[in-house]
Amino acid sequence: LRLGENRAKVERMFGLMDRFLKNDPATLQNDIVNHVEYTVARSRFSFDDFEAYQALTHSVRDRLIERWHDTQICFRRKDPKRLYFLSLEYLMGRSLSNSVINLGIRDQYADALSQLGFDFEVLAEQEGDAALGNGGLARLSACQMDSLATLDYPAWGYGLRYQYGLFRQVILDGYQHEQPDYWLNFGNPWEIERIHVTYTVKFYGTVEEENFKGGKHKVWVPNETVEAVAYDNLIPGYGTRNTITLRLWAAKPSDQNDMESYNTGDYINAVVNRQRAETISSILYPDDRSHQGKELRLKQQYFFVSASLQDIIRRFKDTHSNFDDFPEKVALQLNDTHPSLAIAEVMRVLVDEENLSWSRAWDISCKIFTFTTHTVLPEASEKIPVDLLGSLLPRHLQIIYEINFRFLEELKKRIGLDYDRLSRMSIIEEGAVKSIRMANLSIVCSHTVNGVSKMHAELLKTRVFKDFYELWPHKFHYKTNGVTQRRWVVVSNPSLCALISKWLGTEAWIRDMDLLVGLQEYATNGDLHEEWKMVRKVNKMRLAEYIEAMSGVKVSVDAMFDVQLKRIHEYKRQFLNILGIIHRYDCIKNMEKKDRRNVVPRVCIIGGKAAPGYEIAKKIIKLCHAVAEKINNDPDIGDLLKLVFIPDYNITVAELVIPGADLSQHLSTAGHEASGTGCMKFLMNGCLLLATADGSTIEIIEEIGADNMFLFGAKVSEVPVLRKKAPNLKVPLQFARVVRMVRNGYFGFEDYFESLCDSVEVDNDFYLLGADFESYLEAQAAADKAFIDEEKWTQMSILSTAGSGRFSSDRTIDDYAEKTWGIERCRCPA
Ligand code: B1H
Repeated sequence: LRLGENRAKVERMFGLMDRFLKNDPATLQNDIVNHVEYTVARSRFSFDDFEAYQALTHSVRDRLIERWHDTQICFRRKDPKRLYFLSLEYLMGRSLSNSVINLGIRDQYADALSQLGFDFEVLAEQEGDAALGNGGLARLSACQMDSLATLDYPAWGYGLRYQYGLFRQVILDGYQHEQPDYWLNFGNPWEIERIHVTYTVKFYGTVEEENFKGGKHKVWVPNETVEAVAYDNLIPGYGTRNTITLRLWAAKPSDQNDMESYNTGDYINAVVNRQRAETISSILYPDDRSHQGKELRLKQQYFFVSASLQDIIRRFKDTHSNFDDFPEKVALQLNDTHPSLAIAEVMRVLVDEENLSWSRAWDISCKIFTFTTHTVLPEASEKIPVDLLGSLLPRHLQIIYEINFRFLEELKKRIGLDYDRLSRMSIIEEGAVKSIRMANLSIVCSHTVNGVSKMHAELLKTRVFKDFYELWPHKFHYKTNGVTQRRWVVVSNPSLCALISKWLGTEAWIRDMDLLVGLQEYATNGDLHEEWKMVRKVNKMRLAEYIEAMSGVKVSVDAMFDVQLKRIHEYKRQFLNILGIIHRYDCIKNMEKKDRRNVVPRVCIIGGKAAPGYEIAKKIIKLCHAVAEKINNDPDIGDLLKLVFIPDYNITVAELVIPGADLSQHLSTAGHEASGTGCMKFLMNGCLLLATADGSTIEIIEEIGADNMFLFGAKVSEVPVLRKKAPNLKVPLQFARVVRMVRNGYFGFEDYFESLCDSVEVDNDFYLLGADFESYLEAQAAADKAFIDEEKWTQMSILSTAGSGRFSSDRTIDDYAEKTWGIERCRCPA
């Protein structure tokens, strides 16, 4: 009888397993329609594209959840060392296409939908961007999550669930205006709210001493608490069942506050105060690379760090009781200094709450933290005023002082009483505003400090962190950034993807980008050339339609599409690009009619956001519009030159523009772009680069050769020399002329552009636009020349894609896993 009972159980189990979601068109249709009816709550006989999109998303989400459960079970069973990636920013963009492609069921969905009378692509257009980050650093986190999942690493991402993502850029009369990005307006079907995963985060208050085991023990008595609620976003790997978690925290009011106010009868104000807690996770700071020492920002940082660490420690304690095992199970990656309060928090938890001795706690901390810096300029690094930290997190300030005291004592033993050096290396900066140097704190506690390109690492060793490098050379490394080919080729450029797979005879490059070198063999193959050109042309047509829709400007697809897309910043030198365009315009105007036939037609495309308080950057945007207005309406010019500004640049816009670009510009003054990742996306898509030898482009040169790109400008080592010579530098006449045109009002608004023009005057030209101008024009002329020779151009384009293998984030992540984090793959069985 018992045997029979078991048999029934086993049968039922198998029956249940059989419930796993199928991916045939009939099942998919059934699922979608069910979600229309029961999740979206619309009649299955009448629903619009947005409702169909919602239902579709829920059906995809179900499939993600299945895999995610299996992955978590697998991780729990094998209990490998886990990586926790702490980042305040993630630029995920859209999720639908990426998810179904990584799940391997895009075509099945497309079929199922078409039988229901819907077009997958049309529904995919319904999705907004998740823009919880500013630029390169944030998109890098997103690319790295994709690689971590694809390569089966047991990893968790942690971040903040901002209610307002990066502002939307609206252009009115050529000026940037910022509008709030309330991205959760229509719900976010991708996230899973975990109301039971909440932690209390403490703020303010005092530190008291208690007697403990014959000694003194510090106790932090906070006077404000906020609840952190987890929202899980599932990240599917490609070609694997593994699906990992990006856990974002939202702030909710805590019941522990305000009892006083309730008791005193101030009910309304008590409720209003409660609500204020939510502001902690309400908005993303839109300043790329500038730190203002604002209390709310510090609150965000600690809120996110505290909740993440409580979660991580809880998971550890589920299966372990001795903190000495912590470093064998946990790697904590600090994505820049933004999460580096985690160091003080781990010390506080271990010492104050887990009662470990300081030295044991410090020993553990130094084994778990790894730090990646993304900055080149020491001025840009993060500093927190001591007063601010002391009031918000009094115990953490004490801990940081203690870390610093012990560090400086050690340092004195090593280097003696070199007070200059001691004060440079101190975690505390004395000065008008006494502050904490978050980079120093991160370096002192991390066992590995990574730069984001070879050049960046050199600068870290010789300039930015020279003192630390001399002290601890073994800590300093670099992992050149990469981007995920799943998002940046497979999702965004399906026809190029198919073409590559056809010529390589395999899709394996989607998980192993090095295979792209196989294309080199066909770089001069006429058949490939024809197909390559066709794919590129169709992408350009799609882009031309978008340009016309956005700006009303009709552009010819026979022209060279020349693109610069990135945050607007003086060091990225969009102004140089515009001055070059003015020069081109001026040349055409001054040409005899018959010579105009030799001009290579160009469509110049610029896109990017300026930080709201960054005046000069905003003037660059206005100048772009003013110049465009003049050029695009000049009947003399016609199709020879067009200039368009693409508004509201974001991930989705990038996915559309990059595949349609012939030439892309990366103009940063050498030594200023720590890495740069946009260039890698263009490269993969067969777009040629016009660039300075800066950041990761130096390594792109190594991969594809200088002949296959257009390089210009001062080298990293020349920049400081030029700056010294600056007031006596000879500026080319053409440069003076184009700046004068702007200054004298040729494009109008001369008063408004005055300070912009001042910023490139000889004795003021910090980013060396004048010094690099001639070389820039030469590179532009070389690009024109190459473009006329279609064969040559196509060959260079194929070789660009073929040489892009190294710039996959898969390579970066494998390198981090092995050399920095010490984690191993943990693959969930199929
Ligand atoms: C990069 C930032 C950054 N470097 C502060 N630093 C921020 C700093 O909100 N903040 O406070 C936000 C972002 N971002 C970029 O990182 C570098 O400029 C790029 O060169 C690099 O490619 C990218 C990824 O490593």
